[in-house]
Amino acid sequence: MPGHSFTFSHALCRAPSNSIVEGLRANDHGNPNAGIFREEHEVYVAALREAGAEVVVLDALEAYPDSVFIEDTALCLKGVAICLQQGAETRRGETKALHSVFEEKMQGVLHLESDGFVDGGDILCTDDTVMVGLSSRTTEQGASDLAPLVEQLGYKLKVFNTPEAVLHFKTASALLDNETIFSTKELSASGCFDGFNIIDVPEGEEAAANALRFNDTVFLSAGHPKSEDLLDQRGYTVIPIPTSQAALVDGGLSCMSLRYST
Ligand code: CIR
Repeated sequence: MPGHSFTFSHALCRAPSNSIVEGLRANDHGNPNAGIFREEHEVYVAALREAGAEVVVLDALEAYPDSVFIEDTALCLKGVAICLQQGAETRRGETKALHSVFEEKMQGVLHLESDGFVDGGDILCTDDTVMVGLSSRTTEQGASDLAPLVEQLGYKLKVFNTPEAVLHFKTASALLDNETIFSTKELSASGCFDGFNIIDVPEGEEAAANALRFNDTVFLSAGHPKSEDLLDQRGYTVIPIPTSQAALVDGGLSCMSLRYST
């Protein structure tokens, strides 16, 4: 089934907690407002539903401020959840809190067992390849221990580097279709996307790179008009989604869902 890396029947989301004010961030530009975060999250969930997915929104987890960024907990491939080991110490219980949900909803559950770490935000999947970006959250050991799990599901795993000041590989890139990647110039300059059509994120709009191709739609963080025009001209159906509060804690669009098909 070509295109299954951006075609989804389901998504799992987690409501933002009030403790999001304590969310991790590289630079402090003020705390997010939990009420506004919830409103923006509702817009996001509604947009995923509009794009054709059944979306389950799990209750907020106050003990884990960053748990709204559910993408980092697992990698879903072919209806199977691979539970990851998150790089940030304060986030390590988030995956465990999802085990029973995965057991109930997915066709299979695998567990990365490693002395290293992998965050879902560092993984970009095409139809046959799992690209892993090493970062402050994802280690070589974690990536190499993940390889046999994805190979078992018929994928190759390739390892790349994430630029130093960038949190996750997908903070700076997004798959737009089987041949096309939207990437910051800084990331694509490493050659990691050689062989793809690369659409450069317009200068000054680097935060738009964490876009999300979801069925026929490309979701883009609102407030990036050059990116919106560019992707529109390239024939994509673009929907801007407000992410002002997620951005304060280094989050974007892909981070807030785990997407899969059954
Ligand atoms: C963190 O630093 O872990 C969160 N504040 C943001 C996580 C964003 N997740 C993602 O890019 N996949």
